[in-house]
Amino acid sequence: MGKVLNYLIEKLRDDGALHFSLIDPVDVVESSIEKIATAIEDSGSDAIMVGGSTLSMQKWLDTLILGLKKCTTLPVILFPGNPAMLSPHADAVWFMSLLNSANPFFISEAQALAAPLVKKLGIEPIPLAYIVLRSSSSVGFVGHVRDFPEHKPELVAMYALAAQYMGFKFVYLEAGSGAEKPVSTEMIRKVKKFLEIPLIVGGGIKSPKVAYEIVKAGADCIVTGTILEEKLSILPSIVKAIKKAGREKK
Ligand code: 1GP
Repeated sequence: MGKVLNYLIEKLRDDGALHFSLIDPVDVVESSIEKIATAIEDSGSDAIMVGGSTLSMQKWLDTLILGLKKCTTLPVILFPGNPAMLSPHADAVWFMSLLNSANPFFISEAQALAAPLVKKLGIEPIPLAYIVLRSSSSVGFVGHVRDFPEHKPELVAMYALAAQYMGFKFVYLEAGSGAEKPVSTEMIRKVKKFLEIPLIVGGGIKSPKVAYEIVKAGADCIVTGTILEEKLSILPSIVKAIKKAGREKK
């Protein structure tokens, strides 16, 4: 097992739930890297994800990751929206397939294009099944997402279970960055009922109360991105709520 995957699995066993801080390279400037990295580390967050749906300059991606690593010992995991979003300075990459895309590019072709470079750069790949719940989000639009029928969480659960059977290590249920409503607790409960591998949930989570309820409903890991730009001061209380719910679940 790779080093970062091992860290995530062990930390999840110890804490009952994890928090990941997502940084979109297009939303940060060099002068803010230290402040953001220090705030993330101080909050008790468990890892930093770097990525997004749009392209950024390769050089900037490297600068950002090196800057983060100067200020924190947390693992930096790439969250690539396209095969160009790779950096040798990252500790790992979510090697992700957008399972409910209508376009094979996002399911297996982008992955094939990126695989040789991942190997060459020596970045640890962590297999991740990505399920995007709203086609109206940026990632939904870019990734040619097929919406699930409303009020049919069992269909989402089917995809999640298939991901487990296909050997993915994590399933990520995505409501979309900045979503008005996060993934519903009903949906999380339904999916988690079938799933044995860890479930990541993200999109629109902005308060400790919502984060707590999502973990209690069955999420193992929570991703927050927008609050890093809009309300960094709330991050410690969100992480605290996740850890509290995690302890109660154990
Ligand atoms: C997006 O789920 C993540 O991929 C984070 O969403 O920016 O709404 O926290 P937010």
